[in-house]
Amino acid sequence: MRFLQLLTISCLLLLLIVKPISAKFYTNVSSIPPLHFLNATRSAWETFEKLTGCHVGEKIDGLSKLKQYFHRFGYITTTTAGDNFTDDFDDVLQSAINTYQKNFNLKVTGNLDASTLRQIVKPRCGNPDMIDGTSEMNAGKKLRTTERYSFFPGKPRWPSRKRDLTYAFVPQNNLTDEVKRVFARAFTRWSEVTPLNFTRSESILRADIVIGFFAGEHGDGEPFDGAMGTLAHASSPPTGMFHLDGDEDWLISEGEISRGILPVTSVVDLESVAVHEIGHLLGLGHSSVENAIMYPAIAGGDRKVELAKDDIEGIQHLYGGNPNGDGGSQASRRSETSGGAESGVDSIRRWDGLAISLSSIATCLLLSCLIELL
Ligand code: TQI
Ligand code: ZN
Repeated sequence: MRFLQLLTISCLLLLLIVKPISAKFYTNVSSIPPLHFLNATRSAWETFEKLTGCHVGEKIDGLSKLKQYFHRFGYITTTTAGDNFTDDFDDVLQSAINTYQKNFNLKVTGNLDASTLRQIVKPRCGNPDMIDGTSEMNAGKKLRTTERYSFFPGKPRWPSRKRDLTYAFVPQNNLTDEVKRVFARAFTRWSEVTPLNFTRSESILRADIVIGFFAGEHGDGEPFDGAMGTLAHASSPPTGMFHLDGDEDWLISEGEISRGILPVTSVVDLESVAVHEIGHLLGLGHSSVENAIMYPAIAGGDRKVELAKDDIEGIQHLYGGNPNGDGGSQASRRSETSGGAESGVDSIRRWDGLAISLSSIATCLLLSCLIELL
C-alpha cells in the first residue's frame, strides 16, 4: 500500500517536473512557414529612422518610444525619468545614448547618428545591457583598447585537471541525432583552439555539462519567456548548466545560410546560440567586438558560428592554445585519456547521484505522510 502511494506520488512529481516542450526544429530555410518571414523590425526602423541627426533641445515625435527602448535595456532608470517619457531630447536621453554608444563600441557622439540607429533597430537579446546603471559590456576597459573580451567576476574556469569535459542531453527532450550534431559542431569550434576536449555522455548525472530545452519556468529561478526574447542561458564554470528556450523555433541547417542573406525572421539559428552559450560555459563573458561570437546581439535569422580573433584570444587567456597546433589533429587527441585521475571525479559524481535519489525518496515519504494526515 505504502509502496503504491510512493509510486503514484513519484509519478506525479515526475509529471510536474517534466513539462513537454514545443520547440520546433527546422532543417532548412525553405521549410520555415511564410508567417515567420514577417519583418519584425520594419516598423521599428521606420519609427526610428526619422530621428537621424536629432540632438539636445529638440522635440520630435517618436523620441518617447526611443526612451522606452533605452529604459527596457537599462539605459534610463525609472527613478530619473518616471514612466511617462516625453518626446523631448533631454540630458537623460543624451546620457543614455552616450552609454549605449560606449557599450556597442560606436563612436560616442551623444547624437542619434545613422550607425547608432542602425544598431538600435537590430533584433537583439532580451536582457538589459545595464543593471542598476552599471554595464557588463565595456566597463572599465578604457585603458585596454585591444582586448575586448570579458570574463565572469573572479575569472572562473574549469580546473586544470579537467581538460576532457563531457556533455549530456536531458533524456526527456528526445532530441534527434541531427540536433545533437549541431551541439557537437559547436563544441568542436572551441576545442579546436584550446586544450579542451568534449565528448558526449549518456548520463546526465555524470556529465560536466547538461543540455536541455525547457519552456517557461523550469526550476532554476530564471524562467524562459516564450518565443524570442531570451533564447538560452548558461552557467559559468564549473557549473555546466546549458538551458535553451523550448518555445523558440530553432533552425538546425548546416552551413547553408550565411550572414545577411536571410530576411529578419523569428527563427533562431541553433548553432550560433550554442557556440555563444558554450563560450559562457567555459568562462567567457560578453565582448564588445561586433563580429565576436560573444558579442551580445545577433540579428534574427542570422548565423554567426565562426570564432573571431577576439573569442580565440579570450578563451586562450583562460586555457591556452591547442597543443596539437591548428586543430587539424582532432581525432588523435580523442584517444582515451581517462584512467586513474578521473576515477576520483567519477566517485564524487556517483555520490551526487545517490544524494539526489535519497533526497527525492525523502520528499516522496514526506508527501505521502502529509497525504495520510489529511
Ligand atoms: N541569453 C543571454 C546570453 O547568453 C543570457 C545572458 C545575459 C547571459 N548575460 C549573460 C548568460 C551573462 C551568461 C552570462 O547572452 S540570450 C545571444 C546574443 C542570447 C543572446 O538568450 O539573450 C546569443 C543567447 F548574443 F545574440 F544576443 C545567445 Cl548568441
Ligand atoms: Zn551571452
